[in-house]
Amino acid sequence: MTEKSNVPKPDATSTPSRGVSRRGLLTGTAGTALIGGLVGVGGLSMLMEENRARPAKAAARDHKDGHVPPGDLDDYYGIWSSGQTGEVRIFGVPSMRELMRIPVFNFDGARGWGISNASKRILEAGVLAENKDFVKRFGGFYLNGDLHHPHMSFTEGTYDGRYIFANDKANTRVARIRCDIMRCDKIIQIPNARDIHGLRPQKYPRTGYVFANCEHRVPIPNDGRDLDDPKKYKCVFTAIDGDKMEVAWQVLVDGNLDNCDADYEGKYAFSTCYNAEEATDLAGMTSAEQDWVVIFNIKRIEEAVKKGDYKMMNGVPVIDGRHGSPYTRYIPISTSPHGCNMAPDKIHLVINGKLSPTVTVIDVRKLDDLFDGKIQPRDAVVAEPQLGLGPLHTAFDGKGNAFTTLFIDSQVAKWNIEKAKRAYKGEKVDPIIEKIDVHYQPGHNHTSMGETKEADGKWLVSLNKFSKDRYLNVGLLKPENDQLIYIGDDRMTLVHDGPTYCEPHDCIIVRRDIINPVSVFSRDDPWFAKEREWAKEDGIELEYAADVVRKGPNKVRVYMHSVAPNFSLNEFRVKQGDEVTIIITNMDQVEDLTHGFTLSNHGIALEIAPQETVSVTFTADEPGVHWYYCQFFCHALHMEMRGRMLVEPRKA
Ligand code: K7E
Ligand code: CUA
Repeated sequence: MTEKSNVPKPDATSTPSRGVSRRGLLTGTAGTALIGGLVGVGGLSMLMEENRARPAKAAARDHKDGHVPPGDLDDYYGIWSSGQTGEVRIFGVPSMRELMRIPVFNFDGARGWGISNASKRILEAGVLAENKDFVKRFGGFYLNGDLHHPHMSFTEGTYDGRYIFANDKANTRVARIRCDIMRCDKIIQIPNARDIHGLRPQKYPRTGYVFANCEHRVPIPNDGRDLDDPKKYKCVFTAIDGDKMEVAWQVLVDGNLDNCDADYEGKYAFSTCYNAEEATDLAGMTSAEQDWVVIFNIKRIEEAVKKGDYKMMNGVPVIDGRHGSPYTRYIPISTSPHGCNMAPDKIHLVINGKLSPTVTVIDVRKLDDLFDGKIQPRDAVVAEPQLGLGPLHTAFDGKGNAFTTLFIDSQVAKWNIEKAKRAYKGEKVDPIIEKIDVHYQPGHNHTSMGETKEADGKWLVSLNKFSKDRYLNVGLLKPENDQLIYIGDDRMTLVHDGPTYCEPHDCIIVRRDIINPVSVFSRDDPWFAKEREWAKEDGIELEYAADVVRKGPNKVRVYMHSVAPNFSLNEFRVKQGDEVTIIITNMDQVEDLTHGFTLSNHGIALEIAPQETVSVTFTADEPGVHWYYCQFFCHALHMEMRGRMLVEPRKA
């Protein structure tokens, strides 16, 4: 049964076509005809158009001092993690302006992330069956995350602008963000692993695999067995198929895995590996002199999967890659190494010492011989320069130089890879070129395009864990301090301090021509495939809908669309106790004309992008009048963009 609303459907011809300006829209719709006579409204919209028309001058400037004047665009997208906040943030580099946040492993009331059906489907899919009951008490999904490592998909050794992948250490998940719409579209929880930390995409031939490290060892299956027998705990390296977002295979390892990276030939992946002792306390984990970097032989592992040399565990082929396995090699490194960074020269892999003042440089061309037993593991090491205290992560300029953060020294050391190799051979040469103070205690650092073959050596960001006295005192918790350093000439120059909210671990800096997001949804986007299915089933045309469809004694679907400043239904009626699904399509077709749908006292708020269909499902428990309104400022009559949900009491 379909109840018709008293709001006339807008005439299809009055809907502006794609590419129409905001001013055209404001004066072209039925809604605005009403306000056309209001003094000031036309003026406002005209002003908006004039502001827009000012040309960006980015191309003409080099922004070497980090200053991007008002109205000018940045040269790079900075993709920032947010640690325990659980989201991904987008910065402009070099301005360091925060441009946007993408909710992923968190709840976001502005975006309706965790409220809309689409976001809930994604978040709920990111829970393994064995944990579903457990997370029910949070509403069916985890409410927190710990997002350390956001990295873009690659094609042939450089960023391809398709996806950003990121880990959640807190709940053992991996997420994917579609770069065209800048939204998270998939989350998976990884079986047989605990606490995914290091994450890197395959660089060549393409991503392909997303490699993800299990950090904390647990029994597999973790069902109560071996509680007191940590020697039997296990750790796996996971390869995820980035196209399907499914686990392809896992490799059992000794120790526990920290950070990872991949080569430029598609042959090897690498992980730093600490706790060779397999202990469960700090003293035990650092007692031995030595840990490893583990080398994974991708071709051999794929063959093992083909020929069946694995155990099926929780639906995933698990290959035994512990010491003595043909699929891995363990190269000894001084105890507790941390960062793992492949250089853009496609040859050198840098392992950061953390507890040792050194970094270890491995020549990946020697790894074939290592796997064939022609050389010993340490024979692959070609340099081991001593840089300072607490080396954590290394970035590259594409000109043979490397930049390593020194956590304890609060410095970044710039050093030359060739010189380090000569020094390793015994020549009297100092590989260190320069050290710069950073404020304070840097963790990750990153250079512009630095983890790709297109590293351009312009910018370095040092993500410092402490800001101490660098900003106004804001109380107990201080911001972190992300510092921008120009590296395009002989000297490193600090140009900007940027406070950040807890706790960006890592970032990537991507040339702006590589990322090309849309401003308006395509009407056939899979993002709202489910809603399209419902509409088809109910015989509703989403784009012009203003319908209440009763699906049963306790189930109602409410369809509406929006054109600024109107919802197509300014009231709808349901019965107390109904399960109500509201499906709204934003029919505005100009960029930046986002509407919202907030239903008061129901905990419901949705973002509705231009041409998007959004839905939300809830139970109408409370009889009475409940206003809904648009919470994104969309029009001079935005405050009037609202309507009423009338909930009839159900008679006992
Ligand atoms: Cu990449 Cu902080 Cu998780 Cu190093 S980690 S700092
Ligand atoms: Cu639509 Cu405000």
